[in-house]
Amino acid sequence: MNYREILAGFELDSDPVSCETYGNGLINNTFLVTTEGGEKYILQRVSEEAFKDVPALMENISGITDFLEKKASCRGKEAHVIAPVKTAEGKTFVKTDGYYRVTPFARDTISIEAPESDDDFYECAVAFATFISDLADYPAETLHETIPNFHNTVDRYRLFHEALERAETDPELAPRIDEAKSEIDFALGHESEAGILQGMRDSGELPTRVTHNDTKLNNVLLDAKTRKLRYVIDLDTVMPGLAHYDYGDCIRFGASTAAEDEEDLSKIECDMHLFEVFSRGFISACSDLTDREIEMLPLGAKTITLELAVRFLTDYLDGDRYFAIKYPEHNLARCRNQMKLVSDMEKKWDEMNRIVAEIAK
Ligand code: ADP
Ligand code: GN1
Ligand code: MG
Repeated sequence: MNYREILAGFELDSDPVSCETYGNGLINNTFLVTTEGGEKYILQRVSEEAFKDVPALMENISGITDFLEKKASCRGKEAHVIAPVKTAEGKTFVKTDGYYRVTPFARDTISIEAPESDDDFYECAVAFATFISDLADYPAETLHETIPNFHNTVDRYRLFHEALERAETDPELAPRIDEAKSEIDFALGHESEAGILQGMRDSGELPTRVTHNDTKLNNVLLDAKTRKLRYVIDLDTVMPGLAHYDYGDCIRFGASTAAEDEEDLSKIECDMHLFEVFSRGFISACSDLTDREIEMLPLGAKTITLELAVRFLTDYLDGDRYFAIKYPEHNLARCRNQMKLVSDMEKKWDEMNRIVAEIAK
């Protein structure tokens, strides 16, 4: 990649002098750029494996960031999103060997991989719930579906079955089926319950909202000093969805007692104290959740954890095409990790429901 050539298209303060790999995202290629003038920017090559229509995705991001910036300015407040840097022609990306975009680097912020305190996690809950609330009047019909059926767990199972069939007939991938035998059995054993939430979305029992859909902790930037919310980032998957997706994804990542790829399964649990802290923040900041939505939040946590387990397993069986991996069995390790978390949630099911019901009183 010739970064100077790519960046020449964008309206930066001055010429770039360095460009280094940055961050822990699993999808896009992210780089930190420094310019002659000392400014910093984030340059990203957007994954075309994940996103089939990048111009449509960038249109979503422009729409969302414009909308939230206007709303914040009407309220005399700072917006908590970062708008893309434009090119001389007013575009938000350039296309060379791939699609590239630039955002100003958020200085004096931190992106966390695990909450260091209850306050950190509460702040992230409020951040993602407020994001949903603020987008309640966004014209959802104008949003492109950047990844069709992204959190449709039933469809995720369809893709899993397809990957399994492909692996069966591919001599290079077939050994992975033996390797993942117990995980495949676990996935199959949970297939029927994986579709409950989707059924409730389809029937309208749970309302479709505009949601973020990728609410890992490291997609929030906190102020390095105050640890208060600065930005919600990674807006690639903002689409119509259920509040449960955003709630569940952040629980599975942030309330786990271990990293998403921890291999020692004995270290992995869903921490009930963190679960309560997050649930309090989320329910208080997303104040118009219906009673039924609140009641179903624990199912959101379990379903999204199971969905991720199945997605990691699918990618493993597919030869690791989607998620960035650091070693050959990385996706299988992530899958086992998420399955352990699902099992732990099953053990704590009554407690999870009691906690949420207590907060809702
Ligand atoms: P991915 O889709 O691959 O996760 P992200 O957009 O989340 O890509 O970026 C990856 C990481 O880069 C983030 O988790 C964050 O740490 C960092 N990052 C991204 N954009 C910015 C920004 N504008 N300022 C500071 N850090 C950023
Ligand atoms: C990806 O882009 P990133 O790293 O924030 C993925 C999420 C997964 C997550 C698992 C577009 O998130 O859905 O939950 O990895 N994003 C996309 O770590 O697939
Ligand atoms: Mg990210």
